[in-house]
Amino acid sequence: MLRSKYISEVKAGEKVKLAGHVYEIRDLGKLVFVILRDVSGLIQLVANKKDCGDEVFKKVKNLTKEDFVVVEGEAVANEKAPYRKVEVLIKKLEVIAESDSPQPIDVSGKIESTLDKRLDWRFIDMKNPDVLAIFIFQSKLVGFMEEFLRRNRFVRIFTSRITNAATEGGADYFPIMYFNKEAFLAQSPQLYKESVLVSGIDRVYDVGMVYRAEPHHTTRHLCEYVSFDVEMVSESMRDVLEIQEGVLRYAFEKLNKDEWVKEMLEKRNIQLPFPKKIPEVSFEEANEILKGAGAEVEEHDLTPEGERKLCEYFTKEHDSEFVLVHSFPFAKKPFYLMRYKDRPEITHSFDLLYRGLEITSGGQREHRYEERVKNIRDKGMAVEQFDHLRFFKYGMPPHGGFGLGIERLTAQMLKLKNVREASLTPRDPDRLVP
Ligand code: AMO
Repeated sequence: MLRSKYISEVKAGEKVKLAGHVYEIRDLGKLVFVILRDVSGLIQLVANKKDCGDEVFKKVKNLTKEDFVVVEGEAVANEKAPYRKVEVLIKKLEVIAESDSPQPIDVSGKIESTLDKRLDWRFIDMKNPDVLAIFIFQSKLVGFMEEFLRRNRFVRIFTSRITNAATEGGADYFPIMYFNKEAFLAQSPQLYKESVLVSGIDRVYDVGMVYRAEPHHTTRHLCEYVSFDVEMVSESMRDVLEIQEGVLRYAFEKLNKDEWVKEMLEKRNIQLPFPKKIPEVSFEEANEILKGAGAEVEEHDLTPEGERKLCEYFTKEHDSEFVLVHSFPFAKKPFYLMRYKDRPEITHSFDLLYRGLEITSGGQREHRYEERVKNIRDKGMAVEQFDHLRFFKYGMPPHGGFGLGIERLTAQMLKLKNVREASLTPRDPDRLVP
């Protein structure tokens, strides 16, 4: 093994073997201080010519920032050590992989680079522990969300990202050549996660990349994002809302109890409260609130400004950073949603807003074959392009679900200014690398 333990586990009084990158070097002549970094944290190493011998001392003096090294030594207590009051006296050191110098961007956080430049150098940027922490947090977040679902009998499915039809309607799909045929990159697993329910499996989820040809440069749109999708047999939308709130509540509670997360949030001065119950308003009620707050409203959808203002209102008036808006007009929602019996212009749909941004969409679906076909026709789309319809003829139970954008949720939780910061390799109209 390269290491005997991770940096965060080192205790004074023990011999350790650590592996990591050289974060900083301070050469005082006869004494050299090195800050070593691994995925778990930072620690000070000390090389003293007397203790480590000429050969090792020379190696330490010749180190370059970001060399990958393996160090053996003794951990000792020192009140003045910059990290956790422990430092390691170097006895042995091996440079395993040298680093070029200088680094393309500063990763110590001292010299700021633009987000664009940082993203050009994404994996170097992640040498900055604060950047790396976003992705460790994201992994924990998704893990807890999955944990809740599995405990509630949900089965993970893996659906194709190459399809013959634009799932979500609209124009923001990427056509691709599939041998000699035109195909599309999936905008969501929507039609698969629904169709599979005809089999008898009654609760599924799917986590994976989806594709949106969003030509706009905004701080909340990606052309490829991780969609966390849930679909279930449901009597009404209420069943879906219960699961959605359950998933989020569970993840928030677990994260708030996690020692690593607690420390990270404290450093960023962020709290993650979860309301006792997420407040709900209809789209019409939301517009009334917005008009009252002097915001412009659109007839069929919320605007980005509307989403922000609505969240401000519910944070202030109801002490909730979440608000659920339901019953959107059919005009702006996809064909697969069920419409109100007595008001067919309205759908059994919802968007969940958090800290000023939509993080999920969902609803009760139209599971009845004839009605679903009608919805497609009413949208002016060709029924023939929807292969999935044939599955709806063989005992499709009533069902509903939701889709959640993982980068958006991460960005809102950590108060990141741009959703790209929460994407490992963001794709936008101008970015295809790394
Ligand atoms: P929708 O298109 O609203 O619904 O997407 C669901 C959620 O995915 C996220 N999202 C995005 N994140 C980053 N960049 C984008 N371009 C982007 N587009 C969407 C948002 C959004 O709330 N099939 C339905 C879901 C369902 O009904 O189950 C759907 O895809 O967080």
